[in-house]
Amino acid sequence: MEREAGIERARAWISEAGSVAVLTGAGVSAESGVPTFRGPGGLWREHRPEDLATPEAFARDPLLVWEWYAYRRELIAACRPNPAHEALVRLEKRCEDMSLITQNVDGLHALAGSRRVLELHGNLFAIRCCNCGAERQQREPPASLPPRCARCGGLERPGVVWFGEALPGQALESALAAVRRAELVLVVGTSGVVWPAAGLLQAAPDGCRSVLVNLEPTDQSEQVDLALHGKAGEILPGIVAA
Ligand code: BJW
Ligand code: ZN
Repeated sequence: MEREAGIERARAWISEAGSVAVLTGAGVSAESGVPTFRGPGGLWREHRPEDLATPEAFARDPLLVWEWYAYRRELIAACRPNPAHEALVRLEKRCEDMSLITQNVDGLHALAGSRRVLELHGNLFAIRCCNCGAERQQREPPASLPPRCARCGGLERPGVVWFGEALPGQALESALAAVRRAELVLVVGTSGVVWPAAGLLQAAPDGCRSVLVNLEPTDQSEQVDLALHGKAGEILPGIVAA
């Protein structure tokens, strides 16, 4: 289908749906200058995830892991929401029941003005004590690396979800419930390879329509009713237009 016709169809489906679940990944923030993980220029092209984004890596070398996160925190703190994030803010205002489920840790959905965001992989600006569990939000760089807990002196870690770790239970449950009651699921800018987020699409009920927006086809392109290929910042404003 021609892109304009696809956008038109997705727009009609969205306006007919009472309940919409949106699943986003790194591609939604790419046009804000946030590097994606996989694909050209992706973070994993230069770093092996098992070296940096696992509890084992952190136990082995907390300073190395923190240096990588400090670099990304600084880069992302300077990034601003783009038209894709803004379109999803408009959709939330208009839609009776919309859930925004994100794998992103950059906080750009909230910065754009989305009110209810389910962050499945945590947040880059959260810092949590490995010893007492105290968590704080801090956008400024830590005074020294690795940072230490003001309460108990324990080693602190980035408040994100690493490979092999459980996702925040409440966010995952709410995400699953949102997809199960959705009349339309919109999947934007994710390679769809990381579980359990990748499995959420399969929880959509019979009769639920599904639309995928991505620069290129992914494994999930086969699972949806309509796949739109192009930049999220160009396509989303079109499909949520009134
Ligand atoms: C555009 C665009 C534009 C570009 N417009 N599009 C084998 C099978 C199944 C599962 C497993 C398995 N082996 C291991 C697992 C489990 C593992 C997993 O899924 N591994 C697979 C990779 C194989 N999962 C886990 O470990 C999860 N936990 C878990 O399973 O726990 C079990 C458990 C239960 C109970 C107790 C204990 C344990 C945790 C996963 C955590 C993922 N964490 C990361 C890092 C977060 C912190 C950080 O940022 O450093 O999350 S990994 C990374 O990938 C990050 C992302 O959120 C996640 C997903 O990536 P995403 O968003 O899809 O980005 P990309 O780069 O992959 O794709 C971008 C897409 O955008 C591309 O398609 C582009 O084309 C597109 N794009 N520009 C539109 N302008
Ligand atoms: Zn502590």
